[in-house]
Amino acid sequence: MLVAIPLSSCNNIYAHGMKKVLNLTSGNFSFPPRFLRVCRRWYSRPLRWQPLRRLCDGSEYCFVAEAFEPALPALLPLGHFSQLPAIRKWFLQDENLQVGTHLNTDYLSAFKNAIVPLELTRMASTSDDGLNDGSFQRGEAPFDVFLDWAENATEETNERIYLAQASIRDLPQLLRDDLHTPDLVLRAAKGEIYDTSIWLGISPTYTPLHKDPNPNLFVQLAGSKVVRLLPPEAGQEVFAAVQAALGRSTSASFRGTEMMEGEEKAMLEAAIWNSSAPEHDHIFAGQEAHLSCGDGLFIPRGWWHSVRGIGTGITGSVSEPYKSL
Ligand SMILES: O=C(O)CCC(=O)C(=O)O
Repeated sequence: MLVAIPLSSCNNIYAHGMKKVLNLTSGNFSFPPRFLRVCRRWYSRPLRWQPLRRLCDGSEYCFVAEAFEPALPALLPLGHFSQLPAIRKWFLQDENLQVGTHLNTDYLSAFKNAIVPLELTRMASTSDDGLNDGSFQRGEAPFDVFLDWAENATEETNERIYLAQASIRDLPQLLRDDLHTPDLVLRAAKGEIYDTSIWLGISPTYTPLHKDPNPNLFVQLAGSKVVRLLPPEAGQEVFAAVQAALGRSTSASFRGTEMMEGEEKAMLEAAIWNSSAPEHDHIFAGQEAHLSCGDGLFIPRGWWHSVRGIGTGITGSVSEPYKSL
């Protein structure tokens, strides 16, 4: 269910704190026997995660020949995109490494009235098996709501806001200029970039297993993320097993609400993040990529991925989906 937050209630968020707006139902549930059977199968012969390869250089030739044309995931050389203006204009690195990066609110508050999509998650009690059973709402609100929350939130804050998949088409031109599309992408995509999105949150952030309709160049602007990737058939099998265990046949639409809460969220999370196996005892080999500020990751069309924001402080990314060959 999509929840549009009326603008009038955004003042509520401000005035009365997130609790009032996030008056979500408790997400308590018990795991069905089918889930436990599937988990047992996964846990006995689980997935194996290998470090994703890094391209030897960031030239267009290397990117196109080794990643884009063969449609294989790859990391760009470390810090390849560190000159993006958004990195130095939107974020401030705290000298105290415990605090991590924070938002440059002096700069960003000039755009406080821009309307952005926000995901609101209440982290419920952690159940015995370590899976979170929180609840989730999605809506739109002025950027100010996010800035205000981010100023006070820490990784322990129970109510989380993720500014997720915000189309830069809807952002003020000055912010869009800070994110100018890297030449590498423009040339490889022959100028055909679809809807560039930004992601801002305080770690931990989480995006469940899904696939995108287009190839994607994912660039980390601040903080750190871990991305786990599965090739098309393997990801489909994991996703289908979760759907079967739930008695559902939902499509793997990007960030469908059902995958963000309850059993589906918990099962997708368990399948991808609670599994690792020795070399000789795995059903699928996945790839794992660690990204820090300025790093870039190519995710080919059809490759499944799940993303976690890690560490402390703000995590920010931009994804540039473009036309396949
Ligand atoms: O950073 C995230 O949380 C998710 C990004 C993602 O899944 C994507 O760009 O396709």
